[in-house]
Amino acid sequence: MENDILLTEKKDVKYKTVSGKDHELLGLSSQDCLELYYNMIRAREFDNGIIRLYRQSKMLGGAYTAIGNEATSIGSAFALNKDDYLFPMHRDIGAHFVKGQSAKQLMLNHLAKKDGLTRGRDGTGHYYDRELRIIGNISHLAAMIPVAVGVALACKMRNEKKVVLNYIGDGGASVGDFHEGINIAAVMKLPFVLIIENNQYAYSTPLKKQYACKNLIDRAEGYGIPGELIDGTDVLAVYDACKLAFERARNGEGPTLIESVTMRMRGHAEHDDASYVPKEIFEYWKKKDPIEQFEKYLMQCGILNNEIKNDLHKKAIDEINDAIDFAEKNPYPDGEEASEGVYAL
Ligand SMILES: Cc1ncc(C[n+]2csc(CCOP(=O)(O)OP(=O)(O)O)c2C)c(N)n1
Ligand SMILES: [Mg+2]
Repeated sequence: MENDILLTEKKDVKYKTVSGKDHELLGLSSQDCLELYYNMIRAREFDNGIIRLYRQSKMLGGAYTAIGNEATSIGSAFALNKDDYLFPMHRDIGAHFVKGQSAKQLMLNHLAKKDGLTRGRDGTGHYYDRELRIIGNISHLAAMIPVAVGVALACKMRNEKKVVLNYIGDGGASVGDFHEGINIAAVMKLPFVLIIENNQYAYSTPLKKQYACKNLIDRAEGYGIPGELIDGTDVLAVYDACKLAFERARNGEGPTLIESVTMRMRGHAEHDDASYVPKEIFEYWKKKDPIEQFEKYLMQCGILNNEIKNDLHKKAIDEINDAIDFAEKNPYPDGEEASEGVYAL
């Protein structure tokens, strides 16, 4: 299936979506679909909570949201096995949920509280959850790509048949680490899958000022690996592309580069009003809202009805409100702890 795509000032670009397949063809049950849907709405509610907390001056770190990216983060993580590795970026809260992290744990960290995974040293997603095999990003864009590739090399050397899933933004894909990481993964045929979350902007920079090639996925050919350009607002398309890529990786066929096309529906973070984004771009992508699209599909299939939908939304809102209450009651770390875990000569 071919669709027009409104890439900012790259309007001639077309993409092929591997969906058009329904959930049964992808091996997903009705229950799987409801799980995908619930994770999408709880990720959206989490973001609504973050926006509220930012407006109340309760966020000490940046208030990054992932509105518009839910199908990409959730569809991809859903295709992982439990013991695969996840290297998320700052718009992948949905993948954290799918991997099994609780809203309470996430909120503790985002509010920089004492019992968060960084013990209050960070207010975003820069942390490691050993048990769930989530290795969070550091601030430097693309710096985790070579680390993720290293983990993929370890998996291959141990013959573990595990996959490493990593994401990067359209902006981060211009950093040197991106090229070095992909190249070595390709040469060594490592079980590594990199999703470029092409959400039209890197901060205020539109795509035409970021790269001169037509699609970012064109780079895959240069590294001799398969590339997929997909509609990142279609959760089933994302799941399908990832499932195939993970299968290839597990079979020793090496890495895949996936370009998942979405829109960042808010500013870079909540301090940014995104006034540099033309209104019609938001209007176009609003019609492609990943949650509404999937909801429509599930209603058509008879998997969702208004009653189930309202129950799930209430459940998600309650879950996030409980997480916020819980995290707000948790203290900040004591000042004396600040130097713990800091290495010095
Ligand atoms: C190497 C590096 N350069 C610049 C920054 C500052 N910075 C943080 S996020 C960001 C924009 C990232 O855009 P993109 O990769 O497209 O991801 P998005 O935020 O759109 O999801 C920039 C410039 C950084 N963290 N690291
Ligand atoms: Mg971007």
